[in-house]
Formats: sequence, C-alpha cells, structure tokens
Amino acid sequence: MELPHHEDVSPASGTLAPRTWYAASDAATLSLDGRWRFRLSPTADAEDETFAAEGYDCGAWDEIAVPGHWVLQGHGAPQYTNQLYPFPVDPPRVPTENPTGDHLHTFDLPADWPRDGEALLRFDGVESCARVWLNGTALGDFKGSRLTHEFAVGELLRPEGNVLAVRVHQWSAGSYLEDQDQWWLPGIFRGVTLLHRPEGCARDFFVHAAYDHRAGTGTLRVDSEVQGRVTVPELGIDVPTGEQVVVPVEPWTAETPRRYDATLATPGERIPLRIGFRTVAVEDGLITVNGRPVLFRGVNRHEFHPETGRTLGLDTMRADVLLMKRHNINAVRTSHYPPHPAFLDLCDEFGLWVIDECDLETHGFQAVGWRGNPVDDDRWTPALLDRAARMVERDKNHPSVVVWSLGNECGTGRGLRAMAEWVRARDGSRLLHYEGDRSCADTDVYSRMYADHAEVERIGRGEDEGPRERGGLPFILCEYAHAMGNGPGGLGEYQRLFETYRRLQGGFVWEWIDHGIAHPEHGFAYGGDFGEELHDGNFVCDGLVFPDRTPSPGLVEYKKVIEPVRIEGHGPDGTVGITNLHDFADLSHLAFTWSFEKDGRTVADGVLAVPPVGPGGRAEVKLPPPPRRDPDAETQWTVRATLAEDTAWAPAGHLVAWAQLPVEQRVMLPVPGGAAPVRDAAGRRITLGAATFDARSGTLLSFRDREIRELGLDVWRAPTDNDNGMPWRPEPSVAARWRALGLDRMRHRVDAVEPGADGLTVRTRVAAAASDLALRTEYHWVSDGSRLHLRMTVTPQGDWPVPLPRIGIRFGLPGAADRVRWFGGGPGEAYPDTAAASMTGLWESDVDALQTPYVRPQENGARAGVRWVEVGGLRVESDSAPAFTARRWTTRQLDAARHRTDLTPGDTVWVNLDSARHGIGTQSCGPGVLPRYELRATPGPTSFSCVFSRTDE
Ligand code: IPT
Repeated sequence: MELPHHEDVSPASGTLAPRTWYAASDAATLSLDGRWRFRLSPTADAEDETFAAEGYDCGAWDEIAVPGHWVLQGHGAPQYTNQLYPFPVDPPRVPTENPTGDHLHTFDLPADWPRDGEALLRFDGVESCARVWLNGTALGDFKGSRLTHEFAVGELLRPEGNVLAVRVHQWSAGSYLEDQDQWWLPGIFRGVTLLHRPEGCARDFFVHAAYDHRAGTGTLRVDSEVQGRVTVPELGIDVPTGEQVVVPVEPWTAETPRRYDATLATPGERIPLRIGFRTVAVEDGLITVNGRPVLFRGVNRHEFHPETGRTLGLDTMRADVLLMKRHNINAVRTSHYPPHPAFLDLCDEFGLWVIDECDLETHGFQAVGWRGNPVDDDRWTPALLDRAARMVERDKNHPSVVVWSLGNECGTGRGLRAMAEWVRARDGSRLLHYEGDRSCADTDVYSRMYADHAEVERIGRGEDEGPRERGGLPFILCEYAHAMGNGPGGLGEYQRLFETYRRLQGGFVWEWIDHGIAHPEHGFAYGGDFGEELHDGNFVCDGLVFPDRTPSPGLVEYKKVIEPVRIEGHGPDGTVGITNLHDFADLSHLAFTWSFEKDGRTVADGVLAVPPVGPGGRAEVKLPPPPRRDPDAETQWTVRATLAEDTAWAPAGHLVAWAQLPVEQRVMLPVPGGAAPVRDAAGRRITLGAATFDARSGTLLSFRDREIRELGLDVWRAPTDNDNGMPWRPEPSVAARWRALGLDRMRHRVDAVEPGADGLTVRTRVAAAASDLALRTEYHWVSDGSRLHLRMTVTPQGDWPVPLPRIGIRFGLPGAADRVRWFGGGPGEAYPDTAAASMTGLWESDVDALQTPYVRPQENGARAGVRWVEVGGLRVESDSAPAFTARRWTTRQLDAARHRTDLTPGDTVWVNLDSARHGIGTQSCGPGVLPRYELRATPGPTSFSCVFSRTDE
C-alpha cells in the first residue's frame, strides 16, 4: 500500500535546497501573516483537496491567525506528554484520527513588486507537516516543524487575487521525530513570507570569520553561490567573495559581542551582514573560544508564550534575551529545535553562547525498548540529514552559535552518526553535541543531564569510568537543576564544582519558562486540563520564569549563584577579595560600592575602588574602618557591583553581583520574666501577663487583646514538585513517605498544662494515626507582663526514617493582617538550599505579595533568617533566625489545590515560623536534597524560642 505523503518518511518534495536565512536590504518581501480562512477536519482525508483549486468558495470557513496554533484558537485542544507518543507506536504510520487544518489565504502583490527575477514562498515553521498549493498548482509538501522550507513560486504569481492553500496534519511520520517534552501544538506557527529574488542574487552564502587570539587578527572569507564583493568599511575590507583576508579586529564573545557592519554585494542584491569574529575549539580537553576556556552559565530555552504557544513575537524573544542577560546568564541551548531565526540575531547582538539543537527527539521509543527507533533505521536517514542540513544552512552565519546539537533523547543509532558526519563536513568551525550517546563517538563534548553533584565531581577530577575517547573531552551538563515548582535547590554546589574543576565547563538549567497555557478557569493550565487521555500533568511547568515571564525565585537564585564577580570578605580587618569570573571582560564595566548597615538600616556608604582586574584575576581591596561599635545592633557591610554605564541590555546601576559581610551579631534576646500564671475562677483560662491560655489544652488564645488561633508545633508542608519526585520512578518520593507516616494528619495530644512559678509549661505528644512515632513537644511560656516568651522543645520518639519537612510553630491571626515587615532575608523566598540570593535587610510586603505563584500550588514564599517579623499587630523576635510564611489559607488548602485559582483567601492569616526546614533539591528530575540540607528528625531534641510583643499600641 502506498502511504499518503504525511505518513511517508521522506522529508519533503518540491522544496528548495536549504540556505542561510537573511533579509536583503533592497529586496521586496511580503509578509503573508494575518487572518487566514480555516477549516478543521477530524481525519486526514475527511475532505478532498478541491479547496486548493481555483475558484473554491470558502465562505463558510472560520478565520484564524497565521502564524498560530489552531488548538489555541478555539479549534480542538492542546495535549501535553513528556516522553510518550500520544498515539500508538507504529512508525511511520499515524492514527486515522488526525486533526487536519486546511488554510486559505488570498493576497495581492504590492504595486511596486518587481517583475524580474524569481519569487520564493517561505514557511518558517509548520507543525507537523504541510502540503502547499498556489493558485491551484501543487507546490509540494514538507515535514520538519521548526525548520524553514521554501518553494519557488515566481511563475505562478499574479498581481492580484493569489490564493495560497495549505493543508496541515497534526500527525505525520515527522511526529515520530518530534517527541520533545512539550505541548503538541499543530499549526502554521511561524511566519509565511513571499520573497522577491532578483537575478544575480546571492541565494546562499557562508561567512567564515575566525579570530586568532595570538595575533589579534580576524580571518574573513565569505563564500557565496553567486560571486560578489564583501566590504567591511570599518576594517577597510573590500574583497571578492571566496577571497580570504586577515586584519586586526576585536573579537566577538558573549561578554563582548563586537560585530562589524558589512555588505555582501552580488550583481543582484546588497545584503547587510553583521560579522562577529571568533574561533571555537577544543584545546587540551577544554572548550575554548578565542583561545580561552569558557564557562557556560546556561539555560535551556523552549519557545513559549502562554497565549500563543510557540508563536513568538519579536518583543517576546527580546524579553527573553534581556531577562537572561540581566540575570547573568551567558548561554542558551535551544532545546530541542532551532528557534525562530530572529532569536539568534538577538543572541548575536546582545551576546549569548548558543547550542543550536536540531529538531529531533524520538524519546517515546524508549517505552518500547527502542524498537524501531528512526535514528537506527536507514530508511529514516534522509529525513535526519534533511533536518541537520536545514538547521546548519539556516543558522550557519550566526557568531553566537558555537555548538551544533544533533537533537535530544533519541537513543543511539547510525542515523545520528550520518548526521554528525554531514555536519562536520559542512561546518568544521563549530563543536558537535549530542547527550544521548555515552560513548561520545561522534561528539566533541561529554554531555550529561541531571548527574548528581558527586558524579559531576568525579567527572571533574577525571575519575569517571567510561570509554577512553570520552576521558579527554570537556564536560557540560546540557540539562541540570530541574526548575519545576519551588527550587531548584543545590545550584550553588554545582557552581562551586564548575568553578573548581577546569574540565567542568558549566551547564544549562532545565528550563527557561513554565509552559502554562492561559486558561479562563485555571489561570495557567497544564497537562490534563484539556481532558487529555494521556498526559504528564504539570511536568510541563518547570521553568525559571513563570508562564507570563515573571522571574521565579529560582531565576533570582541562579543569577546570584552564577554572578561573574565573586566578592568575599576576609575577617575583621575589612579586606574584601574580588574575583573576576568573566572569561573575557575585565572589571572596568562595573562600579563597586559599599554600605554599612545597622539592623538593616544603612548608616554609611561610599564607592569602593577596585582595579580593572582582568578575566580570572583577583584583587584584594580594603573597606573603610567600620563606624563606631554598637553591641545592641547587628552590623554588616554590603558590597555591590553594578553596571558603570548603560549597556544594550540594562541601564547603568543594574546590580550584577553582591555580597554581605557580617560585622557584629546582636547579643541574645533578653528573656522576659516575672509574671506568674493565674487561673480564672471557673478554671477555664490561665493568664500569664497579657496572654490568655485555654486551661485544659494549654493553647494560647490571645495576647494583649490580639486573638491567636491554634498556635502549636507544625512539621508539615504542602509538598513541592521536588518533594513529589519523578513521577516515573518506582521508589517512593520523600513526599510519599511523609504521607505514609501521616505527617499531613498529625494530632496533638495534651499531656500536661503546668502553671509554675516561672511561667506556664505545656506538654504534648504529636503523632499520626496508626504510627508509634511521635514528637514530644514542650512549650514553656514566660512573660514580664507585656512581652511573652516561648521556648519550644521537640524531642522525637522512635526512629524516624525520613527527614521532616519543617520544625516550627504555626498560628492563625484572624481579622486584618495585611502589611508584613521583617528584618532578615529578602526580598524573595529562600529555603535551606536556595538561599544564596536572600539579602539581609529590612523588608516590607503585603501578605498577597509574599506568595510565590507556582503554577501548581505548593510550599512557597518563606523568608529566611528572620530576626523579627511584624504581622497583624504582632511582633515576633527570635535569635535563632527562623523562616516565616504568612498566608490567607492553610497548608492543607495549599496542599489540596491543583491550580492557583483553587486558593480562596479566608479570614485568617496563617503564620509559620520554622526553626529548621528540609531543603528543596531537584528530585522532580535529578538528585534530591543534599545531606547537609536534610532535616533529620532523629536524633533530637531541637528547641526554638521567640518573643511576642505588640506593634500597634
Ligand atoms: C529530559 C529531557 O531532555 C527534557 O526535554 C525534559 O523532559 C527534562 O528531561 C525533564 O523536564 S529527559 C529526562 C528523562 C531526564
């Protein structure tokens, strides 16, 4: 049986050979983007092809925006799977149920459209395949969703009433090659353009621009299919194409993205070029650019917008690049397909190293033991080579692209080798990456994903086992630090390894953005919210920015961890070590300042003179003598490095790096005392100073007329995505073990309420049904009449087999409690292993702004290292620097919610003060919490104390 084109493994018919993507200065182009007519059918052959014929009446059809995905425009629904194919695995066949979108667009040529030359019709992205007709004539068909395809259409064009017809199937043989972890979103999702091509146009050209760091010279040669001249006025270059020229230049790097304006003039057109000179190599087992090893502080970027899916405007691409640059990120892996070409222009312009990845992933074959994997089946090799060629040819002239990646998660096979050989033969000036083949037979770098710290350290030391060829290769983590929900934890420890071992050249956090789809009921939707039969839930929301591109705490943490300048204090004499961690830039672009703070308030500040240390260099500078000592205050230095001048990506004053150097800690809080507990006549209440307790349960009821609810030990948190672990792993996650022990349903038994001369003691046993494990808790209350002091001691009973989520107190403040002020870590949330960016200071917020809007609700929003906090008229001080959260819902409600919109504020603000917390880790895909951040219940006991007073009297 002959298969229809969409089920055929062949990549395309009728399309032109791939070539570089560019805009010519004097060529006519006509964007065909806009409102198109649209008809959706349930199967590939429900409708015949007469719609493509001339004179077809599409009056009854709908309208749709092109570029766009029809499932985000009211036709059908998106579907999310991570690794599994959402259809039976029977390559290259696809299901009969195959949503098919017919598109029609009528257009006129502009009056000044040139009559000479040729015209091309260009599609920059169609998922998953297209068959195209112009004015009733079939042009051909193609697959390769995130790749550019062109047809020659000159002879078919007429001045007016051109009819473009495109049939798009959601599923095709190509879908087997596009099993990336993301929403399945069919449609013509990138632009459609008509390009005039004058006679004598360049068609394709290749800019070879290398940099010799020893000589300080650039070597330029532009190869062009059609002979022409290359001019670079600033460099005095004027040479024919194909001729090599060597001149002194400033090189391009991601830190110093220097480009030279140039022109390629062929007989038919003038093409503006922006040339960046740089040389990428592996030397002595290290990735070098321009002779220097580089460290990738990277992210994996999918193309995503919460309203338009993978259709991105230039403003969105720009927003991504600016956000990355402002957060010290210097590298992007275009996971897992070539991005819109305009994104690479931005990377060239602003400076980001790019791993450009081919549109290839066959992960779903893993579920069937890799049987039939297309990358190991010669029938598919032409399709693989087509994809490799379309990426390399389209993107070859971008200086930012330093590495080609064959694809992601395809297992291994001959097809990958064929791709590698083709890519190397075509472009020897870049490195080759593929993570899925541990032998590294075809790659220039040893790349892994989610390896834990200990293994990365072994690799760094060169102590890892493995094939010999791999031993000499540089190492990167192409994915690590899974940024799903609260986290990732453990970033700082990875960075320390990268900075310690030369072989470790950095990594790429997974991933840049949460793919939550804007939804009227759910806020942001994730897998399952569209009724998918098979889906992977919120695993699609694992980014450093929320769907609307607001930075998550994870991004703020990453910015701090990867800061390109390390500021360290050395002891009391006020010497500060400043290390320049840039690979190319010296420190002259930064301005350093110091401030001296007393209890969070700046009492003096000034400029810190730092020499323009070169890359890798270090300087020791001296802070001024500290202002007068004050034993009653906590004092510290804060040193900041900010941009000295405006840059293309941030204004002068933008904070790049900082550090705080503690000078003096405050002496311990005095424990008030004096008041004796008094039982009321009815024996129902006990008063202690200004506090009232329930005489039977020993529960604090009010303090200085402020009602307080349910104050007591709390050990539970609404599990984070990392607590919940990898859904596909057989061993139970830490959250599952917590629930099995009943930590989410602990009950408090009152064992004793003991008024005594020095205060009130309450003893409880906190335990869950069906378990003999318990936490014996003693509350000791004392008061001087106006302030109230609590000392809580928790002694575990039995052998607790899991770390506890938290140990602390929880209480409810009914009524108005909106403003929150604190002295401690801020402004954002921090957990034990995500606390690098937490800056000690005086902070203020309202309760709502304390919540971090993770797409799937979970533990969030804790502020760490709190010396005191004021909320709802209450002030709580502690010298054990607890963390606090304040919410208008309970932990139980937070735990039960699936979406943010499930959370409705109640009339009580629930406050937690934790003396100890379990870390976050990245076990949603990767290692769990490092041992030093685990909260071990056994051996105890632990104690915590704090002092309550009022703020509003
Ligand atoms: C890895 C994938 O490469 C990536 O696309 C994404 O799915 C990520 O995991 C998790 O979010 S593959 C995984 C099996 C390690």
